[in-house]
Amino acid sequence: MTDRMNWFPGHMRKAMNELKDRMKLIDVLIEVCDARIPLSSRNPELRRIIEGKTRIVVLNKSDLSDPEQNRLWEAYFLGKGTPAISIDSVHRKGLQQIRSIAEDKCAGILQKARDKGRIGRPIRAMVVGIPNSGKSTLINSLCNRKLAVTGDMPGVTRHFQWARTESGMELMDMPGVLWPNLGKPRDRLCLALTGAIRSDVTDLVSVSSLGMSLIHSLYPQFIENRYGITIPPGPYDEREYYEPFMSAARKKGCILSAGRVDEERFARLFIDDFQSGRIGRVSLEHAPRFNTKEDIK
Ligand SMILES: Nc1nc2c(ncn2[C@@H]2O[C@H](COP(=O)(O)OP(=O)(O)O)[C@@H](O)[C@H]2O)c(=O)[nH]1
Ligand SMILES: [Mg+2]
Repeated sequence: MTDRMNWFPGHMRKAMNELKDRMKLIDVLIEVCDARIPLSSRNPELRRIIEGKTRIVVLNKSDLSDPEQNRLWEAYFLGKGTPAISIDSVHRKGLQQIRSIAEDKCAGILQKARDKGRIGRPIRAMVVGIPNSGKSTLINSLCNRKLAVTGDMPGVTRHFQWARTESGMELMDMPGVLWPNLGKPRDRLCLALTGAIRSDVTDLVSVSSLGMSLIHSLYPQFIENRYGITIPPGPYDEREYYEPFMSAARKKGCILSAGRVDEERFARLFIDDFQSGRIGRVSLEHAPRFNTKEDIK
């Protein structure tokens, strides 16, 4: 048995097999990722099972991410042959484009159906993505209704039905849940900051102080502006960034009775500030810039 098989747990394999079976029933896969972390919010195993299936990447929560990065990421995915659209599922922005790209990409399938006399055959799609990427919100917005609560755990099986979107597509009424790319520590940090994976209490302080450091390195003014502190020029490593974290906590009044900083309270506050967009529109992963076509692989 290879190392890879050892870490690939049974329930994930089961979920993948299930997804593979259902893939046969659909024309297009709508892969929801978090626009703030387009790489680590995607599933590394997905490519193996989609086998030439048309895929649309949606960069959801693009209202929270850097608008310039949204454009660069769209170009990045397009350069790799996958259409990508920045959307905001809560405010229903960009949703019509999903339909028009799906129509464009499925033109051949629809023509074949017409040739066989099946006029008006709807496009069938399935929404997949890691937890908290916004699948349920997207499906609800596309269908203009509240769906029954679906299992968010990989491997949850239940009968599905087709749900009609307002524009006449058919969605598999069960979002496929993928698990995130937990590759490097930085990926895990991004996933914890955006809420895709839960951080336990002991982790909170390091997630938020490292998160502050990362945001500060990408958007130098954002942390200073939000917390009214001055941060001397870096670079910072994990330990050194603790000071700005403590200053911001003090500024926010996160103090215990003995005058000690309430690190945990501030950590929660910071993560909430970030997740609600109060720090600013932040893309934690920036798109690689291509110079020539040869760079795009
Ligand atoms: N700001 C913003 N929040 C979103 C968007 N889409 C989903 N959310 C929020 O993200 C959280 C997770 O969404 P949900 O649909 O339950 O994700 P799921 O686990 O993939 O089904 C919820 O609090 C949603 O309100 C979006 O486009 N913008
Ligand atoms: Mg859901």
